[in-house]
Amino acid sequence: MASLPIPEVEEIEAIYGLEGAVEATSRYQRLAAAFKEKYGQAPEIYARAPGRVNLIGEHIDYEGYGVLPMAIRQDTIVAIRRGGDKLVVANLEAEQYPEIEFGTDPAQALDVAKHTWANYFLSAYKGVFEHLQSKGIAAPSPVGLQVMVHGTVPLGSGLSSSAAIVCSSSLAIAAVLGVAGSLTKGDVSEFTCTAERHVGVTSGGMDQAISVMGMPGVAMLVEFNPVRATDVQLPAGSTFVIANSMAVSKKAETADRRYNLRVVECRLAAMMLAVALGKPPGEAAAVTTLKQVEPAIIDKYGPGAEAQDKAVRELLHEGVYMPEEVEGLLQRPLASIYEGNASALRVLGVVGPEGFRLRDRALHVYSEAGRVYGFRDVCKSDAAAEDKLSQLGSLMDASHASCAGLYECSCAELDALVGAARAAGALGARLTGAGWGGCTVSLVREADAPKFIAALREQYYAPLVAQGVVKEKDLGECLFASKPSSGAALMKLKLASHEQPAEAPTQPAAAPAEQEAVMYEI
Ligand code: NG1
Repeated sequence: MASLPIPEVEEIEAIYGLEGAVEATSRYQRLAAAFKEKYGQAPEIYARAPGRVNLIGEHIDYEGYGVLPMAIRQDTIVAIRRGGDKLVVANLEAEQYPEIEFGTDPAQALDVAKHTWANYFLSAYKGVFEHLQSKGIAAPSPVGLQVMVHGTVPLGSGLSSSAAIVCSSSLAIAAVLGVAGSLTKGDVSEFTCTAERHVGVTSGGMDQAISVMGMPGVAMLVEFNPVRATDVQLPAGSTFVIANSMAVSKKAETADRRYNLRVVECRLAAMMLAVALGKPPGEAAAVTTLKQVEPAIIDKYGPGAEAQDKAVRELLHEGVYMPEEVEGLLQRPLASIYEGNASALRVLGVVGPEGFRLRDRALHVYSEAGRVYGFRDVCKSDAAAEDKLSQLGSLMDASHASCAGLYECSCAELDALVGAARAAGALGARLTGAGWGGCTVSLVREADAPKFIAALREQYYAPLVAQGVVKEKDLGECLFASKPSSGAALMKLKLASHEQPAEAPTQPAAAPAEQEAVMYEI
């Protein structure tokens, strides 16, 4: 899967299915019309990349462990052409996402203190050039780009709207620069993960990998170093219902006290485990993930979840570690360990008396990593469908309990929604994505989905509608059953007035003045 090229799709149905084709066509047409009106010409090409729902495996991708997400139908489309001498990034929903301009220098710094939606485009732009450079591929000279974006993945909802815009932008930029043909899905999954970190969140690689490598009809076990994806057939008769708690989690803005803090805590836990297992301080300080310490735990305590749990409880103390304690054991200041890592240094700069809860974070990561393989094994087993459903449901419930209790990435709204989902008949329910707001995912028998959705509407959403938090007419976007959908693609859609599909540039692009642009339109 990772070695496959990026798909180039000519028929809208190939991505959106027959049932979604009409709506998708009208969306591309609106984007094309707005693009033409703004820039005077049609886009050269479109790229799209989906959001995702993570079924199990939360906050463990950055610790090197596999996760189990699926791509969803909601996506981001980017229309693009070469022109002008700037990067002009506009959005079809201009009021909510105002147009922003950047220079074309790929080395320009991204202002993380001033978070804007278009920073994700800029991170993709930088990522394409960084990738070419790292592979020793001659990069085309930077040229001005005219861009128009439209996204349907709800923001701050744990469905990875950020990966959808970074991946679609990266493909659009690579295509218009004539370098998309050299990219595999694995390349794009990896460089978009690194690129997205430019916005200031030290994320793992799950979202970009599934956005690029997602397949219709199957969930994916995504593993890392190197990134790879294996399909996981979900049990017949099951469906996953996504529900938005309506608590918005602003991941980039809150990174120092939430997401990036957890990333720092996991590394500190790994270093403290290494010290407790007898590694000299210098060696322990070089450890970066909990996965790296696992072999030493197995050597001393044996394999398996119980042994791991016992090891962590014995080797790490309860409660809070303060920076001084960690620095004493490592015999060096944390600032020196994190030298050059701006996001970790920002975390260390704001840490208060709440310190670091290392034992709890490690217990979550190791147990959650085990649940991912448990989930995959149940899907692969010969058990009866009903048994599979109940085992998967229990794993999802255990995952939520661990996220809420040990990793503290849930919130009152998510806990209430998970409770309402279980009361409405879910076989299992959990928060999905980074948490602190956003969505839950519930495992439901397919036949029960309409009844389940109706019950959740009544129990969770009716009061929110009454309070004016959400409009009745928008509930379909907050609460829906989801099937695994297609991954990212370049959309070579047919011209309305021509029979021929248009062609994307395959050679490094010349400056627009020297080369006539190829236009794509539907
Ligand atoms: P969200 O915030 O749900 O898109 C984030 C990270 C993932 C992963 C999950 C938690 C980004 C782009 N993604 O996902 O890598 O760590 O949290 O499992 O930050």
